[in-house]
Amino acid sequence: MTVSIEHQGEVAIVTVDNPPVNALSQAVRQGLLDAVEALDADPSVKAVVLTCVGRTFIAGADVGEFGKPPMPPHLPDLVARIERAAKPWVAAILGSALGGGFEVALGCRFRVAVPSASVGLPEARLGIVPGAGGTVRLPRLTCVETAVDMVTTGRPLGARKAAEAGLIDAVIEDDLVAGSVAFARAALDRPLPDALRDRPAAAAAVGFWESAAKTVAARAKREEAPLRALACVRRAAEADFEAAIAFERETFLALRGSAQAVALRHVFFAERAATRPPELAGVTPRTIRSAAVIGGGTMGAGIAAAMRDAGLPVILIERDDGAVERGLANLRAIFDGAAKRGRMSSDVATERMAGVTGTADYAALADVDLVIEAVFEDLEVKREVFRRLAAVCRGDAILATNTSYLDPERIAEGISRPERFLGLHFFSPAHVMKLLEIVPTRASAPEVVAAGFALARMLNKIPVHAGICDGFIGNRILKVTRAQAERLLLSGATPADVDAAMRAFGLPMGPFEAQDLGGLDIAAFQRKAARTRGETPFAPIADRLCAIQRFGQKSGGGWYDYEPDDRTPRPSETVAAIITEEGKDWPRRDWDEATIIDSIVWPMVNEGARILEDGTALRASDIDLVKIHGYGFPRWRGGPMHYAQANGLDKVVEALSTFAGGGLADPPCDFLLQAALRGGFSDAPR
Ligand code: 3H9
Repeated sequence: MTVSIEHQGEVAIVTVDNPPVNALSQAVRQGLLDAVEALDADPSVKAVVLTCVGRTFIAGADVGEFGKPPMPPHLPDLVARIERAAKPWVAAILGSALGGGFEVALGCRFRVAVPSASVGLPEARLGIVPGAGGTVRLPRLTCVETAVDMVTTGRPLGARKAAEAGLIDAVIEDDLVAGSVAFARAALDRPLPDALRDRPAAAAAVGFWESAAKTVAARAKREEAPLRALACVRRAAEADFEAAIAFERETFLALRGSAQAVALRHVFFAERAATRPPELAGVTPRTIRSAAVIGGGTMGAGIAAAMRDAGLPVILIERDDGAVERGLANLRAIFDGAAKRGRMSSDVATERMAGVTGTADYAALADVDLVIEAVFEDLEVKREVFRRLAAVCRGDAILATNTSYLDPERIAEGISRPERFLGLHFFSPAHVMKLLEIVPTRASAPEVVAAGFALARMLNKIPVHAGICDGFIGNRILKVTRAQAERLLLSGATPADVDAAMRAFGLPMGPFEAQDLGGLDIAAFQRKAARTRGETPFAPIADRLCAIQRFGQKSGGGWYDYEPDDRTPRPSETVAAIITEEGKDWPRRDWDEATIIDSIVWPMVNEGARILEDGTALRASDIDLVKIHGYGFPRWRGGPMHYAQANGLDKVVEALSTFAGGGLADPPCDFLLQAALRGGFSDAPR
C-alpha cells in the first residue's frame, strides 16, 4: 500500500510508503487524493498528520515520469485539494521535503520537522521551476528574499533555519509522529491560520527585483531555470494567487521538455547510478574506518582534508620531520581557509586537525584500513613507497595510488597481495573537486574496487570506473582537446578567439587560459615521457612556448602575456609570431564561435567513443560525469556524450568528417560511426 491511514483518536495519520525516497508517483498522488476525500467525509477525524516511512519525507515529483505523458491526478490539483481540506493537515517532515514534496507540505495548514530534516525547492537544478505552487505559496509564508534564494539556487534549508524563516511551525525533538499528533491536537484548540492561498504575498523593497535579477543572472550564467524561477516568485508577489499559479504552471510545462532540463535530468540519474555500478552488485566492500596519506603536498593535503571532512582519522606520512611539518601546515591552511570563509567554525577546524597524525615513520601504518599514495609522479619513487607499504600494512589494507598519468599496473609490480591495490585518481583541489576516477588493475579484488566506490560515497564524491590507459578517462580527453585547440591556432584562430568561444559554450575557462593557470610544464613533462615511449604527441606551439620558459601565469607569460600581480590575459606578440611560423604550411580558414566549439567538442566525443570502444569507460554517462565534475563541462549541457546525442550523432559524424578532410581533426572512429547508425551510444562490451 503506497498510502495508508490509521487513527489515533480524532487525529488521522496518513503515511506514504514509496521507497526509496517516497517520490510522488501516480499511485502516491492517487492515494493521497483518496485519503483527503475519505478523511473529509469521516466525522470522527478532526485533524490529519501526513508523514512517510523510510529515510525521508516525499523527496519530490517522480523525476522518471517527466519524459512521459502526465497522468492524473496532477500534483497542483492534489496540493490544492489538501489545502482546501475541511480538516487541518500537518506535514510531519523527516529527511528531505523537496520539490513536489515540499509543495505538498505547503498545501498543509502546518509543517513540523525533526531537527535533521530539510526543506527545499531544488527544481532549478533540474532545469525546471516548481510546478505545483511552490513559487506562489512560498512568498506567502516567508519573505521574498528567502523565497528567491531558495527557488533560484535550489538550496534546501535545515529545519532550524526553516523554522526561523517561518517555513516550519515546530521542530520536534522526540518521536516525530507522536509529537506531530500532539501538535495537531493543540492546534485544534486555537483559531486556525489561513491557508497560504488566502494570505497576502510578502512585499519586496524598492529595487529588489532588479537587483535580484542581476545577481541571479550572474550566478546562472546561461542556465535558464533560475531566472524563470525568479520571474515566478515576482509574479506571485505582484499578481493574485490564481494568476500566479497559472504563470508558474505555464513556465513549468515550457521548461520540462527543454534541452537544459533533459540534460540536467540525464546528469541527475547518471550521478545516482554512478555510486552503484551494476558490475559490483552484490560485492561487499572492504571496510574503511581509518586512512593514511603518503605525501603532504597540495594533492596529499587535499585528500587528507576530504577524508577528515568525512570523519576518518588520518595519518599523514612524509619523508622527514621538516616535510611532515610542511604537510601538516598545508592541511591546516585548508581548514583555516574554510573557517575564514565561514564554511566551518574554528572549533570544527581545530577538531579536523586533531584527527590528523603527522609522522615520517611507516610503522604507524600497521593497522590502517586504507593508504593513498600522493607523492611525486615518478614511477620509481612510487614503487619504493608501495614496497614499504606492502611490508608494514595489514594484508587486507587497501593500498591506492593517486597517479594521474603513470600505469598503476607498473606501480604495483612486485608488491605482495596485489589484490589489495588500485588507483584512486582525485582531482585538485581534492577536498573540493567532486570527481574520483577509480582505476583497478587486473589483480584488484572486487571488494577493493567496491571499497573505492564506498569511499567516494563517504567523501561525497562522484566515482567513475576508469580503465588503465594514458590519462585514464579525463586527462586522455583533455590531451585531445589541447591538441585540437592548437590545430585551430595553426589554421587561423587566436588563443583569445578559442577561449572566448569555449566560455560562451559554458566552460568556466577556455583551454589556453586554463593551461596558463595550471602551468604548461606538467603537460610538457608528460609529452617528454610519451616521446621516450615512442609516441608522437601533437603540441608544436606549446612545445615552443615551454622551450622559451613560457609556462603560464607563474612565469609571467604562457599563451598570453601577464602584467605583474595581474591575472588578466593579454594577447602576446611573441606567441602570435610562433603561431604564424608554425602554421605557415597549414590552410587558413575563418573561424566563427560555433565552428570553434564544434571543432573542440566533437573530437572530445570521438575520443569518448574510442574510450568506450576499448572499455576504458563502461558507460557514456560516466564520461559525461568525468567531464562535468573534473573539467568544468557545463552540467546543463549534460556532458559531451549527452550533448552529442542530443544534437544527433549523424551531425557529429558529418562535422568530424569535414574537419578531417581539411586536416583539422581525426576522422570519426568506427565506434562513433556505429553509434550514429544505431542512434546512440550503448555500453562498452564487458
Ligand atoms: C519536482 O518535484 C517538480 C515539482 O515541483 C512539480 C511537479 C508537477 N524521482 O540520491 P539518492 C532515486 S522535481 C525519482 O542516492 P540519498 C534515485 O535515482 C523533483 N527517483 O539517495 C536513487 O535511485 P536508485 C525535486 C528519485 O539518500 C534513489 O532514489 N526533487 C528521486 O543520497 C536514492 O537516491 C529533487 O530534486 C525523484 N525525485 O538522497 C530531489 N529522488 O536507487 C532529488 C531520488 O535506483 N533527490 N530518486 O539509484 C535527492 O536530492 C536525494 O535523492 C535525496 C536522498 C536527498 C532525497
